Amino acid sequence: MNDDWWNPEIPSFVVVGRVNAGKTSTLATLLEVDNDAVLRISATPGETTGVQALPVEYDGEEWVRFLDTPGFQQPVEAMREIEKIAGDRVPGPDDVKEFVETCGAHFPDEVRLLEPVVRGAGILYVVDPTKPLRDSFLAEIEILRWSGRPRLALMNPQEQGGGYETEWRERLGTAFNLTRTFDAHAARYDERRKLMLALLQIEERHAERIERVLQAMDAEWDQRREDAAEALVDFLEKALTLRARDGLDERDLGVPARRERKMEALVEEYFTKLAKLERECLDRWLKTYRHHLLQADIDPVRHRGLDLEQEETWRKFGLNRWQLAAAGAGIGAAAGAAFDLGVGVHSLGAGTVIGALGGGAAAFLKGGALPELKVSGLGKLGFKSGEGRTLVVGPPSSPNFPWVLLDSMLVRYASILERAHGRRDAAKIQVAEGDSRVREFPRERRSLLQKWFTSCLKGKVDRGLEPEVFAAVVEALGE
Ligand SMILES: Nc1nc2c(ncn2[C@@H]2O[C@H](COP(=O)(O)OP(=O)(O)OP(=O)(O)O)[C@@H](O)[C@H]2O)c(=O)[nH]1
Ligand SMILES: [Mg+2]
Repeated sequence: MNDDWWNPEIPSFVVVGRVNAGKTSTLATLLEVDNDAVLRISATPGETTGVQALPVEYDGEEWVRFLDTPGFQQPVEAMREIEKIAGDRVPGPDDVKEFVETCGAHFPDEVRLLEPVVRGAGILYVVDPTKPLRDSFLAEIEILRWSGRPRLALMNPQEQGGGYETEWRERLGTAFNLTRTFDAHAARYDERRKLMLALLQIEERHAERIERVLQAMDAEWDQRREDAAEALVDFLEKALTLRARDGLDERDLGVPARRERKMEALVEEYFTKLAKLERECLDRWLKTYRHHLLQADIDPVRHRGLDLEQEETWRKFGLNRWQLAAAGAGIGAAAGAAFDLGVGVHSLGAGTVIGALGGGAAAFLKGGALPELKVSGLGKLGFKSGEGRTLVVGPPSSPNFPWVLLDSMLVRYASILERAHGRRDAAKIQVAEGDSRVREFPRERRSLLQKWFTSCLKGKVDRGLEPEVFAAVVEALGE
């Protein structure tokens, strides 16, 4: 028999349960495997046919392994067979062992899934508590109890609603060392960690190794957050300093329609580049968090990414007017300067006036405004015939722009962390309605970021602030 999956040196836990109970989904979520080539999950019962080893490795060393198995197919008959083997005695581990050694022809699935058990693996028994507790389940529970191995029951609800949870819990409580709920389609880091911790409670023999796995999980989780923060800071810097440029020649200056066309092309170019930056950041995050099915939610047709032209975007994300005014007020001069840097096409003149009021006031006045890309002819304002000029487009003149960018990314980050690897539907990153994170930021963090944003918008990124900004972003991602 092929038994590559067994290594007596490595603590092993075998996942058992009814066909289609969610065994493979549970492992996929626990071990962050969203790849069908590694773990096949489907609505077809009997998807998993052999025992499959899933190593938990850190620093090139395997600490613990999990074994995925085919499900129980004939638990009642198997239970009777084991009772028959036991004769007058109460069945025990030896009878289960004999069953495995002698009944492979009639009970291929039961024998396959019980083999790791009789070799010494700990048991993770997956049940769906939304299904009634039938005799066939009671038979599974009995067989596992007779095995005498350390065992943990996992209730993995596959449907909404209470179902038969109380009954299940009572019954499992009598036959298992521990019962836990683990929703394979929704479990997040905390729940995964708790499940690992539960293994520690049922298998004290392997305490040291399991503790090391937990430490490694935590260290890796922190490291990922730092990587994510780096990607985000990188994105913000690139996005806020982004400009689209084109030269204006004599004919452009003479023919307004030509100028318009150039301007439109530049606006398109600006948004396309912005969307590309967004996608790069999201793709980095997806890689960091080991997602392959989840996709960045950038609209490929319009290339407008965040839909910065939609008023809705500006209402949903970013700071409200008062917060924006307060964040700008502390650094009035700098914000004012940024405001003056480019002059909105429709607010020629007004920009200077508002700028003179100081950053706070400017932020307040422009807080609810739609994004209006700054447009300027480098050099003297206005277009004089005979002089070469460069038309520069970007960023949106609304002082809320950096906050909207940051907010929309934070919301997507949360959505990535929420996605369980056991799911097999290809999906876009969800953006929850009305979900703003930056509005909850403490005041100091807001003014720190505002200061840095302003420096980026001016094209003079304040490198001195970067360590603080990085720390603030790490903190924000952790919330
Ligand atoms: N909604 C929901 N569906 C789930 C959950 N866990 C599993 N499923 C679905 O149930 C079906 C079976 O899941 P699998 O993980 O393949 O079950 P299994 O126990 O490994 O099945 P076999 O290998 O066939 O014995 C799949 O369609 C899963 O998407 C869950 O927690 N919630
Ligand atoms: Mg399976």
